[in-house]
Amino acid sequence: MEDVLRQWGGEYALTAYDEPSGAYMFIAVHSTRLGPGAGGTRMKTYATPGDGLLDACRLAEAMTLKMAVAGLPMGGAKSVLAVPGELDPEVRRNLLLRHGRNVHALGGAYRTGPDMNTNSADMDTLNEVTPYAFGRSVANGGSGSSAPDTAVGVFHGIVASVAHAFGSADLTGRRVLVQGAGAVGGPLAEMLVKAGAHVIVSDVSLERVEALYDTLGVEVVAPASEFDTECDVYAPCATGGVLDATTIPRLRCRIVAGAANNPLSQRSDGELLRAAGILYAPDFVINAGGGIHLIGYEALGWTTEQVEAHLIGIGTTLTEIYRAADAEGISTEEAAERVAHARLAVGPSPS
Ligand code: PPY
Repeated sequence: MEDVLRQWGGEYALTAYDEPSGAYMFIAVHSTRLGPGAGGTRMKTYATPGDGLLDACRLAEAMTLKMAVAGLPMGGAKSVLAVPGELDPEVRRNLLLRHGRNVHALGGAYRTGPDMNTNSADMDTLNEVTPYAFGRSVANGGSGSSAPDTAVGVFHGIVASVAHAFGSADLTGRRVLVQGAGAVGGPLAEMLVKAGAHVIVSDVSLERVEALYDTLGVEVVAPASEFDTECDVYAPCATGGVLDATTIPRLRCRIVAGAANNPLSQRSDGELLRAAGILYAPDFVINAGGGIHLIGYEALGWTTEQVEAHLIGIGTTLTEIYRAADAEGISTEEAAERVAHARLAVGPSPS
């Protein structure tokens, strides 16, 4: 944990241990330069508590870049509740309430929302003890799940990536492998099928792929062969860290563009993708749709039209980043980070 904090460069991390659940609790606030730190609450089991802290810190840093590139008036943060396994509902609820009180203690410097294994009902629970939770249920005055709009943003990003790589935005017959058929991967697969793409799905859960096979008629591949499957677009939509020096040489795609946070094991993997001739849509650009939904509706009072315009803007931003990367001979990851750092250098906009 010392190493994680020393190498991180974020503002602070709140840490706690919850005796009844056995969970380690982390709130990593990476940057409040552009506004309050924003980022979801992830509930997951890790090999060690240090791995949970590392995930929180890295995800918080990605949120800083995400908010900056999307032009949202927020900083970057993330919470991790590192649970030992499946929790009894009452124990889980009490863990969330304790987390909510910790969020509240930060006085609005951190705003949370749903993330992996947390949902709108969980945000309603947090809201019992703090107003600083985005993504509450619609019945409770929130904007509901942000996952469908995350998928819409990724869809626009895939279209822009296909247009850049192949010279045409038409998805008809394009082979797109959606890795992870969850709350984002599912609706994304549906949009791609509707646009005429040949969709291939893989997931560790047989139940989830079967549902998509039955409703959409997608092709299914085993998780073990997802890297070796020939496709135009590989769309990682589950956990991070899937792309590294071992898996990148196996890829048989032209584009990597998906919803997962931190799909690269390390930043230099962006360079490996570039060297392999693969166009990479940086995660913190293409997966900003959830943040656009939550912050747009709940903090900025946007209409549906305004949210949709910003989701379309993800495609426009990616096209600009691809052109800058080509012009300067750098990776798309590097080009996107430059956009973020330029915004961070300027600071918050006056409005
Ligand atoms: C993400 O995009 O990974 C998020 O965590 C979404 C989010 C954005 C703003 C507040 C809470 C969650």
